[in-house]
Amino acid sequence: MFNKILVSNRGEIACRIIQACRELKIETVAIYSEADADALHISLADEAVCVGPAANKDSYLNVANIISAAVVTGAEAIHPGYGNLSENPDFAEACEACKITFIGPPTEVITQMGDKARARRIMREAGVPVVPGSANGIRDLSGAREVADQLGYPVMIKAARGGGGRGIRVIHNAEQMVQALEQARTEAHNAFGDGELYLEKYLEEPRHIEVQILADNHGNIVYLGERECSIQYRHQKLLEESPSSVVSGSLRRRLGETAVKAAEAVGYCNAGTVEFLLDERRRFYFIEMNTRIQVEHPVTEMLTGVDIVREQIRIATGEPLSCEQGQIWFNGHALECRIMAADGDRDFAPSPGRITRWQTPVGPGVRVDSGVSAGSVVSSHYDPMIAKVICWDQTRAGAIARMEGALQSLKVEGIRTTIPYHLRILGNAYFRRGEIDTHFLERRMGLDEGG
Ligand code: MV4
Repeated sequence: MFNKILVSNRGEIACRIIQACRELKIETVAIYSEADADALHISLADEAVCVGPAANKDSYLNVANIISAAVVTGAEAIHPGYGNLSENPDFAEACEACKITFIGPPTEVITQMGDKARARRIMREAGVPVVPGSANGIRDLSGAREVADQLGYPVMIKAARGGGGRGIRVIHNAEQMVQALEQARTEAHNAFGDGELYLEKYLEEPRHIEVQILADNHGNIVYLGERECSIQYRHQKLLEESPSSVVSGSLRRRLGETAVKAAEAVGYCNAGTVEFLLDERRRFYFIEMNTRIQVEHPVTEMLTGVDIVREQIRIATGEPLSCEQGQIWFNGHALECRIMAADGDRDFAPSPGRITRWQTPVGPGVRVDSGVSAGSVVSSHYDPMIAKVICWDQTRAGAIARMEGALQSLKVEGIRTTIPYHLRILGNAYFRRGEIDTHFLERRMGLDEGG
């Protein structure tokens, strides 16, 4: 087991990882930017190192300073959390080059899954069902038109280096293809430094279902059930739940076994998430694999009782998984609401500022993973998500009622948050009946999703 881990992130996920380390009696090093000098995660860690100025690119993305902080403090491992450097193969490689364990999958796996076109090829060759689409990236207009004609419109253009919906667009006919291709390629090049694109048949009414897997260094791979992530605003997940209202026991097993097969195909190790689209006829198709712990991991933890972050650390030290598939049970229902310092009534415009009141709910089945407290200053330098409320109950209706109560008891002043917006989703009749798909927000909440 490690003596000291550097947590290479900020906010609620840094607090979450520090807590897991504390339970394992592992010392922690926090990193922070000059703007985060009073941040909550620093106070929870045993040590803290300033890695740069306020701007995220100069601090939390500063590979040299972060690795130096690990070397100087004697941290044997680095946990990257999510976002930031968590799926950056160069960072993982630099850690290994400095004999620091990167708590995540091998660098090569991060590289392969980071190229979504390549990931599709690998999965298709492994017999994992993949959304029909281009076999490789699309090089030019004629290639794109040829594939689109074979697929039939509408089709979706996606950036090979994108993921999470960035650089994504729907094309309804050949005339739109010319302009859409150029825009998508420019966008992808500017956002990811790589303009490679690929095409998929556009599924009109899918649900976005992802499966959590854990793989150790001894050939053991388990699935921990699915998470329903269809409620997204401009490809930002807002609310996630498990189980999905439309996944039966047999479908859960098939999704899980397929996710395990996907993990085997790439030689996966550590925690990962395989993302699928589920169509109206309950057929499912691979779209991408995430090689990091995800924001919504607590939903799975509350359903299965498995501590995913602790498993990540144990796997990184070479220990076997602490659970076998036959011991994993999916009990009850869990929901997560992402609390953002943003105004749900003004197109989620960020709402930075000082939090003058932060009072969290209590009671059974209520969990608040927070990166802030009263007095915290929410900066516009970083992602506006400041906390997550996760609620569990025996039934979905119970979990919804508990979440409504928890959000009503989460008292926040000084900034605007998405709490009122979440309460509107939870009160929506379609949502309460479980009738959600990727168009829920625009169709049931009158939100123009744009892109
Ligand atoms: C799709 C899709 C339909 N057809 N791909 C991929 C990344 C994720 N953030 C959104 N993704 C989707 N990929 C094909 N071929 C539908 C989604 C999707 C979605 C799309 C637009 C608006 C909201 C969405 C919510 C979940 C999934």
